Amino acid sequence: MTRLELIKQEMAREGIDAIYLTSAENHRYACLFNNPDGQVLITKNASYVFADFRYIEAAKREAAEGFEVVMPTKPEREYLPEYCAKNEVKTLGFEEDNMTYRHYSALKEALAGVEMVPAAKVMNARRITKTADEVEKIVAAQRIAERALEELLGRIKYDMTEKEVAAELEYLMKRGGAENISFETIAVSGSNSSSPHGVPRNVKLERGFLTLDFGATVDGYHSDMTRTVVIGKATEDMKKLYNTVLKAQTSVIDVITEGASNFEMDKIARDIIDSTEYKGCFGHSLGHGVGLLIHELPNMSPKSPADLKLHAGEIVTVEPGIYVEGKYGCRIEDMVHIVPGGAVDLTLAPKELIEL
Ligand SMILES: [Mn+2]
Repeated sequence: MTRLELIKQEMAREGIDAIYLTSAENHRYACLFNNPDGQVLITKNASYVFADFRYIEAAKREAAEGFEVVMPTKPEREYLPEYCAKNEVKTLGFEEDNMTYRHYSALKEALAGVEMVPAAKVMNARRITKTADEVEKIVAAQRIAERALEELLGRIKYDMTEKEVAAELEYLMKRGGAENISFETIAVSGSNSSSPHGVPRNVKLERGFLTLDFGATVDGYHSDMTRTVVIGKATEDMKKLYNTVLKAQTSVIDVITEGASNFEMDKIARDIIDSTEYKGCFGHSLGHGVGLLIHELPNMSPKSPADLKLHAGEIVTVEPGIYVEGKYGCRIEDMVHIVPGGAVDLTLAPKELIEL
């Protein structure tokens, strides 16, 4: 089945006649063409890619089979009701997580006689399970990130700033073929490493932990990884902390599999950390899904519902960390692909403590 057919199947399950996609990631997922300012309308019998003059040529070239590419000459409040009427749309799904109140109100007023139905789950249900070609792109992005890290480690000098390290890593990923970076690269050293999402500073690298959290994109698909290295020599305390994070991380990776409980996976890592002197220092979730967004479903966290399980086709991060306020912190993150009866670690970068 094509993606379009799969989306239609999900629409039928939700009982909606059509879906209107307004977020860049769902637009791209549905029609394969990337237009952050475009919209996609999928109805039972016809599907449309709406693009303005800036994108129309690329849209015609790149939109997937089954879509009619349209350059509207009227405002959305006029053309959308026409396309809905033409296709006998009575119930129109929209992305409640990706629409402003202003936009929703305007559409609701324009679409008299059409019921607008929140339908984010139609796309979420599809996107959570990755197809083979999606996995390929995520792996390609991950390989670019790993090669960049390897090269970066040979280039780090004591007099570099955190910002320089982050910029270097981003440059290496782009030079290595990345379409883009996955998110603002985190390169935080010393006392700044105690913030899980710390921002690289214009200051020279502090001795001690240097946490690097970064990723590349390929065709819109993200990779996500974290490695923590040491600038200079690691103290005994730092080694103890690092090995605790590593044990928490590998203990999950050893057992994660199709059908495992998301909550339990988080608990395995959390219990290991909380049984040590670092109790309470792992203050975020174990992991998240990765795809056209850097953070998407499913999550593995203490808040995961008890009956939620991992399914084949999902790609999740496993990223425990320990953060000692005011002192330092460390995180290790791999991406794992859940497959029938098992799981494949998509991250090949080594995890033994590296001292630079
Ligand atoms: Mn992550």
